[in-house]
Amino acid sequence: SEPVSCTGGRADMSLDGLRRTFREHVFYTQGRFPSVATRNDLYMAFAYTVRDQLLHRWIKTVEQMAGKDLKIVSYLSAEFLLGPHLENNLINLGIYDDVLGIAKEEGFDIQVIFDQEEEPGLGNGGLGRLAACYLDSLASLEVPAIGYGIRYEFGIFDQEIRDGWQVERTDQWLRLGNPWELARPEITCRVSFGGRTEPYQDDRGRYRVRWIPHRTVKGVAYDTPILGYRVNTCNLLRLWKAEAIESFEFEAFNVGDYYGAVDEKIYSENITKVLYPNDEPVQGKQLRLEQQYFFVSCSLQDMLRIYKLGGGKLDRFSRHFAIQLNDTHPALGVAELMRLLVDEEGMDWEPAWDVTCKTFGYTNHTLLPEALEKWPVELFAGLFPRHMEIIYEINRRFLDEVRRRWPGDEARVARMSLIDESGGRFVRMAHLACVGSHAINGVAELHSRLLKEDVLRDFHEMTPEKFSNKTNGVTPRRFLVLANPGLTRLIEGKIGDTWIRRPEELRKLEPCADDPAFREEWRRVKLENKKNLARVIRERTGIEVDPASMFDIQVKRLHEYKRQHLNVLHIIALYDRIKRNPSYDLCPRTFIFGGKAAPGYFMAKLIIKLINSVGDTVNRDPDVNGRLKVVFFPDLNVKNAKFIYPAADLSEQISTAGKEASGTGNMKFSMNGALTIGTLDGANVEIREEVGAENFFLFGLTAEEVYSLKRDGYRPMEYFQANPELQRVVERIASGYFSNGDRELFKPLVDALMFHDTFMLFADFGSYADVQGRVDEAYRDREHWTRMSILNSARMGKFSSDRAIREYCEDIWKVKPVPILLE
Ligand code: NBX
Repeated sequence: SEPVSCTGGRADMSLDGLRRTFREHVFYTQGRFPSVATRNDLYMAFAYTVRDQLLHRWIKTVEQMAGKDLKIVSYLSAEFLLGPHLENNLINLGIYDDVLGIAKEEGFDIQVIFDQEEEPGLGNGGLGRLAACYLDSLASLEVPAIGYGIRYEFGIFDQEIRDGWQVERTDQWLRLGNPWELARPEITCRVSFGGRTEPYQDDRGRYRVRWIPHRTVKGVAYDTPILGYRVNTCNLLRLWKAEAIESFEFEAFNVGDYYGAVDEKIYSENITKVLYPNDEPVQGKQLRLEQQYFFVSCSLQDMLRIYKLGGGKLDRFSRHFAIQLNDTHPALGVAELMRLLVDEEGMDWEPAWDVTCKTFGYTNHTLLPEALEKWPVELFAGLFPRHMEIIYEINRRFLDEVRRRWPGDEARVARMSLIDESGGRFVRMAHLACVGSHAINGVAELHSRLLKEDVLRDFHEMTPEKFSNKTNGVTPRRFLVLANPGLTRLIEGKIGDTWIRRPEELRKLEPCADDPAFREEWRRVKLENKKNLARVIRERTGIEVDPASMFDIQVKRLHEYKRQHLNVLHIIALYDRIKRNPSYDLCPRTFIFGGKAAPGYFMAKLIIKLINSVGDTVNRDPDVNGRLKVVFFPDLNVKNAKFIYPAADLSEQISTAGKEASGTGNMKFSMNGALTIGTLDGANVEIREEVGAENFFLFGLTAEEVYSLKRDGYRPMEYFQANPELQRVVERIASGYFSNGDRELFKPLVDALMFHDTFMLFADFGSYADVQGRVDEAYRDREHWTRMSILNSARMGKFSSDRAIREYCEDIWKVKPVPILLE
């Protein structure tokens, strides 16, 4: 067919064109004349104006890909933590300043418009945000890709702090409409649950199995365009919403049962109602397993549909689709693709298995054994009787292979089985993902090594060629250009803007570290960013912080392994020094925390309370005299984070070594010129290598030391007894000093630290406090500190998600860019 011609009109990106389109949307889309348009009307009209540009590129992308012999990346993730779209799209389109100009002319403040956008909080933390960065990079590198996931009606909860405690409020992100998505009511899939299976012979006399399910729901596609940076590639994020199948169809089943039909509707729609707010698997929750299968089945059916449109033969599927499993949440896809190919498409087992293994890749994101997903066989088989059979068959063939390789080694067979029978029976999702994928990767060098040596050791021994490392990255567009316009301008003034696509070029800044005038400018930008954050902190918490003090920041999900409470112990130590010696010489510091705790994670919530309680005491104590401030920044999300990373002097990356798979916040801070105090964990190791050991504050045990200490028996009391300062710190908490004399409140926390702490805070406390002392000294030499800060930014190129995605494309997906032309 003829290429679509759609120049002029809404495709017109001139200033006049944009202004006209905006006015049209106020009028025809929002149905308002300008003088009564609300803030939301204006936001919506801007969003639609920008979306028109995206759709134009999207259609060009689809049009130019059609009929080509290309390969599409399909990124399967239960979470996509995108953050606000409007500003990001303006940057990628290159019309940020134009739109600022239009807003000014029309007489309103664009920041207020930006602020109107509700972010889609469809993720918990690092894993969901990584998926969003990878979509940005895929499009920016002009790689054809589809992100597949779930359109949760309620994303991650909004966090409020009341009386120092976290309170959760539901996230109603769709309340005022979502201008970025297109509902595709004609793109639907049927997804079934429960029931039983039945053998039969097909017309060629072959043994087959059919699944007679108990219930079926409908998945409806909602599409969000994902535009790359200054390219025309506009990819797709396709999220599935669950609905009941058409009412006339179950009229046949439920004659006269109106209420039954309504119940069914409510039940079906439940599947995509809410994101599970845990950053660890919730054991045994049926609805969570239903969510996983629902989106995986819809996505695989959709890929097969798209593939068949192009007339491809099924045994060549893996040449045209590369599917990446973002952790084990979509690992059921291995069994589902087998079911679709064998049961629905009539393929034989062996060729279907070959296609499956060549198609899937699996990324692991955790080393915590308790975080490895497993499902009770009873629950699993009840929901997916056919998949259970398929998994048994995969397992039978796989374990035969293990026995051939290691005859008589039944212990190994039990360790590697897809079914855990060491007490109850469970389906091990990581094993399913490993067996069904041709590529397995960790997310930082250390993590990938530990996977091979420990968590997935047997799998590595059997198929070492499947394993590789893909160190995480973050998009410099959102986390530098968008978040830190001041620094971006300063850098552009020196080295131009090509680094935005090729952040390795930030190295050109290195000589500027020796230029006093540049350092002065660098500090000016940081100070502006700190003033900006100070204003937001005042608005949200009422706390006044001094932008001249050192901003020492730890923002991330609350988790004991991330050790926010180690940071608190250090704060209390400083406070204790001030109380003992009122003239104690401390470089003024503002400690800023932020992050959500899983609603059912008692210890994490107690740590939030502790931070706030210590803050209340310290911030009000006149003896402190401006030397210490402690702030808990409520409701950390992508939108709020933009104020935080650019304002940091010091980034806290203090997890117990061997526990944090990679971390990505560490990258966002350092790119923005913060220095890191951190352990040799996750990507910290590589960050330190890149920026130079002299520009990084290292402390604590290594992963190896943590393991051997655990093996030999960790005895926190020994560290406690050897360190009088630590004793005073713990005594202040235990005595109720921060809790109006209540000795019970923080007892669970104190007891954990003293008697059975798997995260070894006391073992690292001494070296942490020492290195914090060196940080204090270093910050006094502002010229030197600035030098280190500049070198951090200049040397962070490696941690762009573009680099990470290039590696995935070359090593795992074998896909190439497809440049898109606009005319
Ligand atoms: O994935 C995180 C890791 O903890 C980080 O070290 C890493 O940088 C990041 C990206 O690779 N994992 C994570 O965020 N997990 C989850 O959010 C999660 C959510 C649901 C669930 C299990 C884990 N069931």
